[in-house]
Amino acid sequence: MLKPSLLLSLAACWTHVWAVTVYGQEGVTQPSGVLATATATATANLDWISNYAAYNNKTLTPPALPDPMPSTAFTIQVMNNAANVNGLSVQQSGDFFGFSIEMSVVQQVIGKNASFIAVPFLNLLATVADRAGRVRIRVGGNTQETATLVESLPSNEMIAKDKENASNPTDTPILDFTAEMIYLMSNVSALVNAKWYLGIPFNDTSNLRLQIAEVADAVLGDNILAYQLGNEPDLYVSHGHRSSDYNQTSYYNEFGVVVDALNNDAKITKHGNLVAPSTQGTWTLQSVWDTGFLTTYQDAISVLSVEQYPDNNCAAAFPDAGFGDPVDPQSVFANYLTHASGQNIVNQYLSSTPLAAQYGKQFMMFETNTASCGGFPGVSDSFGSALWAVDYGLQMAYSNFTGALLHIGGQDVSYNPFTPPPTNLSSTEQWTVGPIMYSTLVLAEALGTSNTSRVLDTFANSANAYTPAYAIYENDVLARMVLTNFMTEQNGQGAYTATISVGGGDTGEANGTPSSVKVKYLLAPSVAEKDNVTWAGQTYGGRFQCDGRLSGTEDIQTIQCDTTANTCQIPVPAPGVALVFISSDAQGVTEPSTTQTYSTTAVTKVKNTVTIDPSVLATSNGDSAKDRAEGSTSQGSSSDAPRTAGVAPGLTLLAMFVTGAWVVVAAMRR
Ligand SMILES: *[C@@H]1O[C@H](CO)[C@@H](O)[C@H](O)[C@H]1NC(C)=O
Ligand SMILES: *[C@@H]1O[C@H](CO)[C@@H](O)[C@H](O)[C@H]1NC(C)=O
Ligand SMILES: *[C@@H]1O[C@H](CO)[C@@H](O)[C@H](O)[C@H]1NC(C)=O
Ligand SMILES: *[C@@H]1O[C@H](CO)[C@@H](O)[C@H](O)[C@H]1NC(C)=O
Ligand SMILES: *[C@@H]1O[C@H](CO)[C@@H](O)[C@H](O)[C@H]1NC(C)=O
Ligand SMILES: *[C@@H]1O[C@H](CO)[C@@H](O)[C@H](O)[C@H]1NC(C)=O
Ligand SMILES: *[C@@H]1O[C@H](CO)[C@@H](O)[C@H](O)[C@H]1NC(C)=O
Ligand SMILES: *[C@@H]1O[C@H](CO)[C@@H](O)[C@H](O)[C@H]1NC(C)=O
Ligand SMILES: *[C@@H]1O[C@H](CO)[C@@H](O)[C@H](O)[C@H]1NC(C)=O
Ligand SMILES: CC(=O)N[C@H]1CO[C@H](CO)[C@@H](O)[C@@H]1O
Repeated sequence: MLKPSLLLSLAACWTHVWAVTVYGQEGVTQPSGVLATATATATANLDWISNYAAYNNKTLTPPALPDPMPSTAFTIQVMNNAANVNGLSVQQSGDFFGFSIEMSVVQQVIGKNASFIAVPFLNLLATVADRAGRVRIRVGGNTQETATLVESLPSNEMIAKDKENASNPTDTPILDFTAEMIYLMSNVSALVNAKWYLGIPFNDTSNLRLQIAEVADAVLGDNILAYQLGNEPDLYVSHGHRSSDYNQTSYYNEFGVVVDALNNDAKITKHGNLVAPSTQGTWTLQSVWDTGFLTTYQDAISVLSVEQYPDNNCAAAFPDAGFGDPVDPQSVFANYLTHASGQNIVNQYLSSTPLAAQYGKQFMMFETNTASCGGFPGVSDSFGSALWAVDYGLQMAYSNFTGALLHIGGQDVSYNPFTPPPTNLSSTEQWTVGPIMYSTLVLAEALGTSNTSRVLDTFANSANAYTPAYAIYENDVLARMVLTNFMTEQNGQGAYTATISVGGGDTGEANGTPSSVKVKYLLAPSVAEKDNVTWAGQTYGGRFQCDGRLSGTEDIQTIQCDTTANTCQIPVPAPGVALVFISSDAQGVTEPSTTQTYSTTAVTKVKNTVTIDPSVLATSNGDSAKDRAEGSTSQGSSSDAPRTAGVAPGLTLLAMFVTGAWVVVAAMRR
């Protein structure tokens, strides 16, 4: 019989020693299949797998250092008191970055049904929610437009796809789904603080299908935040979904039809929570506002939305669709490694973000990522994409967007924050986390949980595009700074040192530089790196290595400041991001404890349920490799007889015996 302490070792070890895929849910967990032996063995012969964009093996060359080189030693003078600063953003929340999951991949990514949830997915969400307070997820995309909620499907399926009748250049399948999908979302929210956006189908406004909102209102309650109505309506004509005379006025009229129907639907209990217009740039927002959209529908809408990718890889994804010659990813890599990318995306919306504030609405980038039509292999899954997203996300926050959702497609795209293994390997391989996933952790910690963070682009280093720096004020005081270095060190060159000075001098403020600051780094050897990425020393692991949790010991640097000169010198490696905790509050509140992610409640009960003391579990995180290895010795020692041990309230660790080896379901915070 296994003792709880041994189970803990197992739980801590699996990231490195085991290849595990576990699906489970309250009360009804079932094993998904076979547990493999060591990952190394399982990954030995996987050449074919790089044919999937999500696991492509393309590694690019980091761009040359900029010419002229930016200064690598510069001062950033910042004020301590927000009242002395112009241009701060609206108040932001740590859940600024969320995820957008294409409806067609819900079963691969979230779970097969409400009883069978992917534990790595829960763990991944928990890493964000523990830092941000909560995590926002949209289920939708092109597929939402023609999706239909049906009573039931053959073989008790949750989602059925009709690929034969797929539409769009992006081959969007037509979906039927059952209420089980909404229960699945609800069950996820019962385990981790996830809030949802759904889409109401808009392909046919003379035969409305509002069931998704009727059911979601009833099942999800406060866990449903809003409903998107219309996805990229400015592409309807080019995608063949409307006749060629369809324009902003037509959209305005159709929108009104659905708003009326929603208001008259007694089963829909919440109103005023629509997301629109979700245009992607073919129509300007102004041209939509010009129809009177905002004034007419202001009571129906809670989120003004846009969708934008800075580039597309459609020519490679759909060679026969008339997109021209495929783009060489190497030729566009440098476009992402600059502060200008985020600025360019955001610029076109700067005249509309004030309208959101004026009407009391959120303004969200409802779907985004590095490049549409699947991303660029080697770019979208490189460390460069993480740097890009950190800077782009903070640029959106500074520009008064109030959130952005990173899109997740299937195995055919290279930009996913996370991807489950291909179905036929789901029993031997773990998940693949893309470097862009780390940007969600950085933003969550940079913005924190107070909902009072306001963001400033400091235009540091004479506004050099390779060395951007943001200051974040929380409760009206400078709390944190984010310093990015887009360069990759070459011949010993590229790293920089920023000298931060708070108040003092002739700023009109007293010296405000603390005696020391704490710093967390987002690091990888080069912008082209795909696997070896760390956030404050912790990593999700390389491809097929992630169970959704961070592993490794958290590393927070303390940098002593010069209180006479009123300066703190912060080194920023090339490439890298430094999150600097400046105020004593920021240093205290975000002083991360290793209990954050794993001090959790159980997922389920199956054959073997073992409960343990939460304090023991809490300290088990960050086990050394030596401790992890201990787990592997237990491989042959298990049996599938039920086991129980001392019960600690609120905490259960689950273990299952599956065909010869242990599977330990990650414990989750409720
Ligand atoms: C990348 O994958 C292809 C198959 O898709 C394979 O032929 C090639 O050897 C792989 N390259 C590397 C560097 O692994
Ligand atoms: C949920 O999905 C799993 C895995 O496909 C299956 O074994 C189980 O029967 C399903 N449960 C329900 C209630 O459909
Ligand atoms: C809208 O989608 C539904 C479900 O796929 C389909 O039955 C219907 O014919 C579509 N309507 C139009 C106008 O395309
Ligand atoms: C595609 O649409 C046609 C016409 O509605 C229908 O008969 C056929 O069954 C659909 N294909 C699939 C795979 O559902
Ligand atoms: C859309 O087309 C209709 C009919 O041609 C026209 O009356 C209307 O002004 C157009 N709206 C816009 C915004 O161009
Ligand atoms: C964001 O909103 C604040 C508060 O209204 C405003 O002062 C600031 O100029 C806005 N920023 C941008 C980039 O529009
Ligand atoms: C999994 O499926 C892929 C693609 O169909 C195939 O090439 C590969 O051989 C399969 N691998 C296994 C282990 O079944
Ligand atoms: C921040 O906002 C979220 C969402 O509205 C809310 O749930 C949370 O309680 C707020 N946190 C604080 C500290 O006010
Ligand atoms: C991973 O990257 C770090 C720098 O970020 C480097 O120090 C370390 O040696 C790398 N590890 C491997 C296995 O490449
Ligand atoms: C909390 C919650 O929503 N639980 C649901 C999980 O899913 C099942 C359906 O499989 C529902 O019955 C539960 O209500």
